[in-house]
Amino acid sequence: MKKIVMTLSLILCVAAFAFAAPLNITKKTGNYTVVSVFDKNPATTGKNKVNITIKDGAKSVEGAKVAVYYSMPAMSGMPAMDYKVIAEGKGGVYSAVLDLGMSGPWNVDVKFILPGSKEVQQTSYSIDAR
Ligand SMILES: [Cu+2]
Repeated sequence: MKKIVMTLSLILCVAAFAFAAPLNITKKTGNYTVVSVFDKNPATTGKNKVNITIKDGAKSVEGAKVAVYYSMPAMSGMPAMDYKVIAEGKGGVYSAVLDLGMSGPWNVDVKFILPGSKEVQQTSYSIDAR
């Protein structure tokens, strides 16, 4: 009996820890890895901050231009929502605040231009606002 209680409380601890972990999305594009860390997990309606790093191997790229596009397609009673925010860079971390006007799935496109380049690179994912 004691063993079962121990196991149960361990499972609960692990579940609580998983829930509290930030929403962390890692995507590869070309030679780069784009990591987006949201301050809330799950994301919510209203303001959500995201810190983005662009990794070249183990190194974070500094001096890139980064913008975050986020959108929700039109649905009944709601026109399409489409926004863009510039992510401000500091020490290789690019921060932006996404103001999600509605709960449900949002498409997120992270677009970036590396220093000395003109090519726009992009990675996309979706987040679910609660
Ligand atoms: Cu909607």
